[in-house]
Amino acid sequence: MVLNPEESHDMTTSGLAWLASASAFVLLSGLPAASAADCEGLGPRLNLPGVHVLSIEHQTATNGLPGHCILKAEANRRVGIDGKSYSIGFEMRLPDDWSGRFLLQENGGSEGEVVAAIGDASQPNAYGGQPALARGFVVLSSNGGHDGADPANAEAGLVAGVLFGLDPQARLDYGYNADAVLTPIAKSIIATYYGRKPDRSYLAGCSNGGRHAMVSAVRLASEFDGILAGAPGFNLPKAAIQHAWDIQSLRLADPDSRKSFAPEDLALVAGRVLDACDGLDGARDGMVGNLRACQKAFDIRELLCTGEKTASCLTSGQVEALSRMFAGPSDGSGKALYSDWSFDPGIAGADWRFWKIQSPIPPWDNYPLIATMGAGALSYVFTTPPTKTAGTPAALVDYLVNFDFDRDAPKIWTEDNGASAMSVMTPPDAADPELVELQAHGGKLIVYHGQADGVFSVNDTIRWYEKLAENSGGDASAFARLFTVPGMNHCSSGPAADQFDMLTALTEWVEKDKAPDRILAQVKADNKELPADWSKQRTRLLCIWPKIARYKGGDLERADSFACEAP
Ligand SMILES: [Ca+2]
Repeated sequence: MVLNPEESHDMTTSGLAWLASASAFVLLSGLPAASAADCEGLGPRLNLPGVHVLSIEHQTATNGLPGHCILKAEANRRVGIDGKSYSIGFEMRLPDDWSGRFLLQENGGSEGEVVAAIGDASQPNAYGGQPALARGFVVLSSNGGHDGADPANAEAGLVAGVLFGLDPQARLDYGYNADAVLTPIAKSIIATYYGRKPDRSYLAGCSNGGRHAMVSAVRLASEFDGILAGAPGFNLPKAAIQHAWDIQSLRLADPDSRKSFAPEDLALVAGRVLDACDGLDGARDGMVGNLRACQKAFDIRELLCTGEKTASCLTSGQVEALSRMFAGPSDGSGKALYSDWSFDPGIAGADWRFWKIQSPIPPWDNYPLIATMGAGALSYVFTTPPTKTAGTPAALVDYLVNFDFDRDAPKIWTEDNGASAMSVMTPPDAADPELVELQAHGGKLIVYHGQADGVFSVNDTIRWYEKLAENSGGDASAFARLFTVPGMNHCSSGPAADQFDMLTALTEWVEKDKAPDRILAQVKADNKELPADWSKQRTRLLCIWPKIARYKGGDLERADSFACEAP
């Protein structure tokens, strides 16, 4: 059943609102506290079939984190079809003073290691400086079902972290099954430790973690009350096809894609985007609030050199490269394989360059991260059958350069025993979302995405949200809200107000029925990419798509000089 917006609004503001606030009051108070002795005595009390506990130890309060119990364990130990040992490794951190909340922390990239369960792993900018553990959440973090740092794989070089793609169960675990296995285990451990199950359960992550959030909003909707999806790679295999498309496009500008654009060339593009678009939101402040209008106002072809290449124009190869990249990949018949992209001044951000063109950080050896990390995942994890590639940067670039969009791209849809990378890695209804179970459960979903994300297209997320709204009687904001972040690159950084407290916004929505109409964002004072004429304390409003932050007059550096309005 899909609620129409009128009904859901009424339910939200009357019956459900009362229920939510009443139950929040009753359940989130009078919580049991735990001690170091409770922690050390936990092991014998646990009864978890299929789970091997590795260690349980108490950590006293330190570094802004409260005293807590750390449990490390593995679930589903097994041997894969590749002969390697696998398990869903995880750690849980259980604070002495518990708030009654549980957070499943979703991690980034290809996973493969148990990142500390602090509660801000892939999105520290989205927690207002206070990670979930410091707020009294129990937090769980996992390796996604495989170990990416297997020393036996050292000869594989840059593909060591994606060799798990050779094992179908490991793909499934990474896709969604590790979350499905661990969620009831976590709730059971919480019940044993504190004497009751969590009152509210949350799930949050950015990038691949945002993908997990979007997948879980469908597959595990009844397990979670609030879900936070940052820069969601919810069409991850499709987005990896973009990597091949980008490399091949950049080679139109220079046969060595790393030399396709100098930083100054991308700054030139950013400057022209600002010339065309900055004022469309009422403020010439170096930020493009009206993203959609901007795509009509800006034309990359206007930067084409009429003669020799100079600092104020682009070569025809550069113009063609960017035009092609921003149109997104397509096959020989013209069918779109992923998404188009939006121009935003954040294209000059170091993170955009890092992913698309050139990474200065070893072991990526000056190749773009998409060519090394992305190509490995595309070949081993997203194509069926897996495509074996050598683990050197040059071999991975070759794989992308020779990627055939008619022959190779369909392999993300190829099934093996009924499962394809797309069916395993993406939400089952990604192209036509309804979030029926999430709504029925009363769950809330907050999605945010940088307008200048170079890894996942903000347009893809906007298209998803608009389809969700269409399927929800024209407005999905009763249960799902999308906030785009001007200038922000992948998850954070760029010339942007990229610091915000999404976790508070989510808990207030879930527990107090205070739906976030706007979210306050602030620049990071030590962000070296901030233009010199911006205040280091600049604040901005993030608005629910499709609203934009429009300047109403007053101090240009302050959020309260803006209001969220229709574009
Ligand atoms: Ca502006």
